[in-house]
Amino acid sequence: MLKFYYAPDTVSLASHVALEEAGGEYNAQLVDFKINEQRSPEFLKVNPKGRVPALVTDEGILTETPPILYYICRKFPNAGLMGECERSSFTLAEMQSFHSFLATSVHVAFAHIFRPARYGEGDAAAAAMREKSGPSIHAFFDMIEEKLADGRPFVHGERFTITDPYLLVFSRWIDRAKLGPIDRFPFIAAHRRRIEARPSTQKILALG
Ligand SMILES: N[C@@H](CCC(=O)N[C@@H](CS)C(=O)NCC(=O)O)C(=O)O
Repeated sequence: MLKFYYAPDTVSLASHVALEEAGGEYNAQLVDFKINEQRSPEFLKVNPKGRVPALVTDEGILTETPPILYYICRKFPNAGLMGECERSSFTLAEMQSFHSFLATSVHVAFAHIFRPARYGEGDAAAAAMREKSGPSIHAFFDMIEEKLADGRPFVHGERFTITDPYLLVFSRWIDRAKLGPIDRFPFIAAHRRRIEARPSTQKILALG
């Protein structure tokens, strides 16, 4: 059976919701950041990077959100979590493009605010990073807002896909980073409410 390592309020939310939506069996294992469990020798054997998410499969261990999401889609094809994105090489690449943007631009900009010590020493460096990253995040959100502005309910159109809980991670982090309120991006705010209301998301958020 799949074993999924997660921590509340982290990017693992995306894969966790996708696993619930997939409807397959998996074991969820909390990695307790309060006691720095992500740095424990046991967890470092699972993911030497000391990060969540990590997904243990029969074939090996997967880390990094975009490939974990893709694996969940392919493992549970009946759940239809690719939506229409597999209909052509282009639409598949478009999905990958959006995931890369979230992983390498949006997530990294938030990391400069939440984990400044990764990138520089001291309060002055942290303040300088926040000053730069805040406007970058707002600019990224403006781009996402434009994509949703045709009123589509989900990132890739009319159907829910793995991308939706991935975007949810960051639309929730806006509050945590004190860069909100989210309502300054009305289409993203509506998307967030829509994805938060799904039973799968409710179940995972209730874990803490
Ligand atoms: N590139 C990875 C990033 C994973 C990541 O940074 N996870 C954070 C939580 S959002 C983490 O586990 N941090 C633990 C730490 O920095 O000690 C992905 O997209 O899955």
